Amino acid sequence: MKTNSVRSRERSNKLFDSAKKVIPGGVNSPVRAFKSVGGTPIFIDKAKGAYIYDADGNRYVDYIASWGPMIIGHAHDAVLADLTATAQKGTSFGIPTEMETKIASLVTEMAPNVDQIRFVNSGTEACMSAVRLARGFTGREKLIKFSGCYHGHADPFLIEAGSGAVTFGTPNSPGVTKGTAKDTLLARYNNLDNVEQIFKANSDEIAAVIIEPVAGNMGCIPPAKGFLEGLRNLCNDYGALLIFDEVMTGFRLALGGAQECLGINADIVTYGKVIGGGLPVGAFGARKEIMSCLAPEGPVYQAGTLSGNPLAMTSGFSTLSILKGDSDIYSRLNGKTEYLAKNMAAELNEKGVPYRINQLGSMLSLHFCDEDVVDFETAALGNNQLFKSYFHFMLEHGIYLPPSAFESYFLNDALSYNDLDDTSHVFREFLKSI
Ligand code: KE4
Repeated sequence: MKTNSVRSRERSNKLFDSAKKVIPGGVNSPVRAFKSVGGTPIFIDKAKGAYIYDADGNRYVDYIASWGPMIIGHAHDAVLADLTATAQKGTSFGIPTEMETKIASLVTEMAPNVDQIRFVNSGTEACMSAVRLARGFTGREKLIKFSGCYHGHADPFLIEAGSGAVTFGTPNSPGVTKGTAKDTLLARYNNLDNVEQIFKANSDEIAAVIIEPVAGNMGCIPPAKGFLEGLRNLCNDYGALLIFDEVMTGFRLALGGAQECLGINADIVTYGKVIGGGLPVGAFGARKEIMSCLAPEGPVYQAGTLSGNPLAMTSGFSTLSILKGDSDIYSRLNGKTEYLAKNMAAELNEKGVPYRINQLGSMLSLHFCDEDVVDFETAALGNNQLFKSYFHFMLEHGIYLPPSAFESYFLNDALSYNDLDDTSHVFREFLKSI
C-alpha cells in the first residue's frame, strides 16, 4: 500500500492564521473551517484528476470534489482548454451570449420535465428563486422543507437546516426573522404521514414542498420506498408545487439527475455544483407554464449581474458535454462507489464496529451508529467523537473526506481502483488504531 502519510502542514497553518485576520473564521464557507471535526483546515495549492495538493505539497485522494462539482476530476484538460479560449474573448459582458442558449438547450434536453431554465450564481440563489417563483405562480405563501435538508443560506431555509448550520448546532440562524420563519413548515424526511398532517393543517396555504430527493446534507440519505411518490401525490392533491433541490444530485446520479434515476417528476428543479463544472453556477427550471411567470416575461422578479457569465457557462457546458458523451461514466462512478462501500463495510464487520453506510450512485456516507440512518434525527445519533478520529486519521494518511458527519462523499471519475484500495487500506489501519 502506498501510504501518503502527510508530512508537515506548517504552511497551511500559517495561511489559516493570516486568513483569520481578514476573513471571518478564515474561510468563505463555514464547513471548511473544520469546526465539527476540530483541528486546522488545510489550504489547497492545486488539484489534478482525483488528487488535491495542499500548500505544503502533501497529496490527498479527494472525496469531496469541491462538494460535488468536480465529478469528472479536477483540472480536466478539455474543460481548461475551453475556459482558456473563452477567457481570451473577455470574461463578462452583462449582455446575452450564445453560450447561455447552448447550455440552456443542453440542460433542457438532459433534464426531464424542464422546458426552460434560468441561470444564477449559486445553489442558494437557485433555491431561493425557485421558492419565490412557486409562491408567485400559486399565489400562496407557505413552504414545507425537511429537517436536515439544506437548500443554501437564504432566510426561508435556515430553519433547522442541514449541512453547516446543523454542524454548528445552531439550527435557527440569528438574523432570520420570525416573519420569515412562520412561513416555513418543518417536516421529517421519509415520513409521509408527517407531511400529510402539515398539509391538512395548512391546506390551501402551501405554495411548495422543497426537498433534496436524495438527501446529502445529513450524510447521504436515499428516499424511502414510496416517499417521493407520496409527496408527488400530496402536492397534486393540495395544489402545491414540488421542488426538487438537485444541487447535489443533478447530473450526478444520472444525466437527468434524481428525476431520471428515481422516476419522479418535480414541478421545479434546482441545480448547482456539476452544472458549473467548478465555476459559480446555479440554475432552476420547470415547464414553460411556470417559467413564463419570471421577469421579464412575467411578474416574478429575479436577476443577477453575473448570471450566465461566459466563463461559468463554458465550464458547465464543457463538463455536461463530457458527461453526455460518455455513456459509461455513471456505471463507472456507481461501480467505484459500491466497491468502496463494500470494502469499508468488510473492514467494519471484521472489527465489529456499529455502523451504517448509506450509498446511492456516487454519493456515500458512513455513520458510526447501530440504527438505520433515514432522517435528521437518526443521522444525529452517530458517534461524532469516533467520526473526528476517523476524519483526522484519514487526513493524516492522505485521504480527504468531508469534515463533517453531516455531509456526503462525492466520488469523481478520475479515482482509480488503486486509490479506492489505498483508501480501504488506510481505513483498516484506522480501525486497528481504535
Ligand atoms: P450553494 O449556495 O452553496 O452553491 O448551494 C447551496 C446548496 C443547495 N442545495 C443543496 C442540496 C446543497 O447541498 C447546497 C450546498 N451544499 C453544501 C455542501 N453540503 C456546500 C458546501 C458549503 O456550504 O461550503
